[in-house]
Amino acid sequence: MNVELYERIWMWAAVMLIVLFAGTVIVTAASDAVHPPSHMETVDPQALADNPEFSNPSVTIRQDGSVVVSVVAQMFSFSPNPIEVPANRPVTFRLTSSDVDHGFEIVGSNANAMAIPGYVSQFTVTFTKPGTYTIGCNEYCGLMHHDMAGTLVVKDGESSR
Ligand SMILES: [Cu+2]
Repeated sequence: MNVELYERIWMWAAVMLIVLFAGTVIVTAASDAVHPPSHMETVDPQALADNPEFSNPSVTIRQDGSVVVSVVAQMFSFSPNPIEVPANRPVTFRLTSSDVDHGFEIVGSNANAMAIPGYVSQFTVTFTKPGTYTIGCNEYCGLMHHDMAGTLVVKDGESSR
């Protein structure tokens, strides 16, 4: 079979691009230990009341000054509410649900994750703009889903509480 030179050049260029892109994904996944942001940690959704972290979901400040927020989503609210965190510090959210799938989207930021019964979803954000943010559930979870919202207060210039 005769393949034109130009055709062959483009075929090889396409193959090289595929190898380059696939190689980039594999190398960065290995070097940065990339993994999906959730489903790494499980929790018994029926026993949240006995769970040391989720029985009383709250904001904790670690020794190094970073902030951890444990959140339980349930029909049709988030706990704790409101959530108060300091500005300009990494805030790690740890979400779970006690009933059905819920969404957890901090409007006006790039924080958006699902709260799934049985799993802990975790992500870290640093808020640079103090103010009040709305947290919305963006996964349909039942009759009052449209009413399921929380409040995040980002406070400026606070050292620790
Ligand atoms: Cu919902």
